[in-house]
Amino acid sequence: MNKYAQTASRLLAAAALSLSLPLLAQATMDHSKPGMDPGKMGMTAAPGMTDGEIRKIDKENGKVTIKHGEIKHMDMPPMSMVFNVKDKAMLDKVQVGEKIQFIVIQDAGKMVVTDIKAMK
Ligand SMILES: [Cu+2]
Repeated sequence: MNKYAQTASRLLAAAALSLSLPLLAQATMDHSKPGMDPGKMGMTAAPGMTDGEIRKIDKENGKVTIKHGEIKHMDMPPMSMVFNVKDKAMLDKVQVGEKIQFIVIQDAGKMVVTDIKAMK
């Protein structure tokens, strides 16, 4: 690299730096704006086990009705509702009326049960 090219590339680097600095500052300011709701960020917390009781099993369609306790990671109060199951074989392990613990996640807008354990 000759001396002219070195100088030119330094100038370019300096120009690029001075251009990107305001952009970085802007991006940082955007992050500090309100709207990053801490409550919503809690939704991404790792899902824990939820208590429930099997009310209905629809193995053909991979659905199960569970009377569930509070689902903390989804901010959902206790209720009875239908869930999709990740794997229909999970429904072989449980019976209607059985007390269970289960893990539910939100997948593409659907509630999907990924694990069911019978309570002893
Ligand atoms: Cu519910």
